[in-house]
Amino acid sequence: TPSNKFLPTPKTVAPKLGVDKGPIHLVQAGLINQVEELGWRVVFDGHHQFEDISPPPNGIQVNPTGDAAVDTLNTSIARLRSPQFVAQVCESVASAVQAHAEMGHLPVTLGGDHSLAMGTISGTLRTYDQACVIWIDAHADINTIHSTDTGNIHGMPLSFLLKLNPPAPSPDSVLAKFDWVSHLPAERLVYIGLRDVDKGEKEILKKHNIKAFSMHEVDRYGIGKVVEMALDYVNPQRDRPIHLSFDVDALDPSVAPSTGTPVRGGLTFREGHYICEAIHETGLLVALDLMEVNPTLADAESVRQTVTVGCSLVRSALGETLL
Ligand code: DIR
Ligand code: MN
Ligand code: MN
Ligand code: MN
Repeated sequence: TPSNKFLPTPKTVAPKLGVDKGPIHLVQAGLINQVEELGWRVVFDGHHQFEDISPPPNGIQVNPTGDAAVDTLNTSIARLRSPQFVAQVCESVASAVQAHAEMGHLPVTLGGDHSLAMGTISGTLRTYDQACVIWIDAHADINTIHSTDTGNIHGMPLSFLLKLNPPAPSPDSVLAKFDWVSHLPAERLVYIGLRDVDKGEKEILKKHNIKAFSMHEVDRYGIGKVVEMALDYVNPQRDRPIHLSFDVDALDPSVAPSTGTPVRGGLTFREGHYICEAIHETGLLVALDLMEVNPTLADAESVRQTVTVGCSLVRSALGETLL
């Protein structure tokens, strides 16, 4: 699809510039040919380029309403970074994913920051209302507008998908720009790889009984057992379509260094690939995200390594086998 431009001020949504350049590196590394080699016919949408229309962080005036609850809510909303931009980009991504899914395609979305998963998962749910989500990440990405310390929306997509945020105080509030996000029930979400979860996020996971396999469980049980337990939880009858949302920072920084928020103690090269292979083997994968590849953050060799591993994760999820 053609470039999509909202307004003429170029500015990126991620706190660190450059995550929008990640996808094109994967394509330039030959990902499309590699996937065709596996027997897929690939329809490439091209690079979706967006430009920010938001005022800078904290640039929004909070006008006191006299209602303390509304004022607290508006203060939280004002802390969000580029919310209107993120909401519009994600809504456009949701339509693109939905359009492909409805044609029977398997949408692969290369990102970009992980807030995009609000779009990709909504696109999947509009097409497959029983879909479940397997979220591979060092982070839980489930801060609410109240619990977030950073205001970074890539730390929050699951709070929107699970509908954990309060309703918008008014229809013209920027929060209302997220009302289109589809609802993912908590019991259809499972995490693997967590190791950097904020205090507020831990409370949210507990309160909503959200299933998570952290690196602790990967160490204890091994990745084979963890994937089996994750599937048993989120897809007990093996009849639900699976959306796999893979944040490359789930991998150890020694494996995938070129990402915005690396955290040591992550998945090995093989553990990451095993997850993708095992989900492919279910025959239930309907959509795949590979997110947070950021080629501007490191030296050329780190970028090459991260892009190469990104391509091979996608191939594994799409059926590449070792034998
Ligand atoms: C942190 C970091 N929990 C936040 N999250 C990141 O900003 O909400 N998620 N890096 O990808
Ligand atoms: Mn993430
Ligand atoms: Mn992450
Ligand atoms: Mn992130």
